[in-house]
Amino acid sequence: MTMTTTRETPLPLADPAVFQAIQNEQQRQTDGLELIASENYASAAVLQAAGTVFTNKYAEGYPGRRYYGGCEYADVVENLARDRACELFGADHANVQPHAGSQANMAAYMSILQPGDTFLAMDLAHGGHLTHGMRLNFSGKLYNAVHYGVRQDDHRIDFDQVAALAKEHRPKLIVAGASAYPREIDHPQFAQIAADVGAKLMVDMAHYAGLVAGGVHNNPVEVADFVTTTTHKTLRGPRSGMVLCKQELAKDVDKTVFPGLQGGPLMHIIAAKAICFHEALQPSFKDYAKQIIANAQTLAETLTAGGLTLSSGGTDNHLLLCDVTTLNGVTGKIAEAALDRAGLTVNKNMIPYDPRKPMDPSGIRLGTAALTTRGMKQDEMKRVGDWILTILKSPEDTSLAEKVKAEIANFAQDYPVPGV
Ligand code: DSN
Repeated sequence: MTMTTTRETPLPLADPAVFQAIQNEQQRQTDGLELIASENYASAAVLQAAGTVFTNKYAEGYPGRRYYGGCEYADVVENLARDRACELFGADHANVQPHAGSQANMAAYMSILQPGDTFLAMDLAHGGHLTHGMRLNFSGKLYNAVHYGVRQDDHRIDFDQVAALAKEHRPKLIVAGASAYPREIDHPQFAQIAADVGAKLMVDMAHYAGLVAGGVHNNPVEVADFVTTTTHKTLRGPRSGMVLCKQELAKDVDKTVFPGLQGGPLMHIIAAKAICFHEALQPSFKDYAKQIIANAQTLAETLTAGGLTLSSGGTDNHLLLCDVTTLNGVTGKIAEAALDRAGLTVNKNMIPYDPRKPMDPSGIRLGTAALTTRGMKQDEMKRVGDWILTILKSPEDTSLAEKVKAEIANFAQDYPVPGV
């Protein structure tokens, strides 16, 4: 029998298949331990804003200069988001319309680069991002991307190499920032190298924006021409992006985002970003940022004591890059699957100078932003580290995985997921 639905029918009845998948995902997020370094749990208020009638609204243009009628409330939320973003990071200008981090990076590139121009960024295999010039990405196809990396002995950014490549290639733009680099990045040093060769500096702080907002990492806005970010990682907002820039670049950035790259901004997500920035401006966010790092450092100590090797020997931020091949025959792919079976969600990851291939690399990447949001502290990190070690020492033992999964589901009940 086909059920008749109306525009008012609630989701469980309107589309049981999608509803069930959402329920299952909610259960997965609640019962498991989320250790993917780029993920977090948005607040109930952020989730609520993202599910409002602003999704119905077209608002091409910018506040006060729209191409559609009825934008008065869209202007309110976009102005709130822009003003709060500038206050949070001390920026001259914020464009909060990029749909994601990739679009934010594209907007910064297209504001000053022409096709074929050279830029210098971190190698994907050493912790950089796809949009930092990977050959199959728009950034690698449109531009001449030159890459720096980390030193082989200590896995720290090789600033001698950055400076030498900058002198040799004279890039128009230098990009700092990474997706899998466990150390605080020295933005002023990048700024000095950029100044020495007359390049602009862009910092992609997508991973550690929350640590900058919380005052526990140095603020790239103070030294960079452009700073791009996502808003859903350590910053804990909706899945989206943003560009911050100096005043003299504001017009170019705005023009590049709209009409250059995008049409209508996602006003429901911009409303959610405004809430995210408001939350990050609260004093409690500083405690959150500090705790993320304390948790990552405790997890690092626990895993190192258990026999894992960490890239760079530890962490200054929210993430750890672990070489799992130091445990008999385990690879990143095996580790990811084994941990997943036990309710520990991580991603396989290349480690610098990895002799293995990206689909089955030597490492896994772990992050503590999400578990910290659930209220976990150092004691809980020790337990999490012990579970990880238990599984990695017997990755094929499915009954052990089931036992650990049940223990974790029981443990996780004490740490609520916002909005659930
Ligand atoms: N894909 C994201 C990550 O996991 O780091 C970066 O955008």
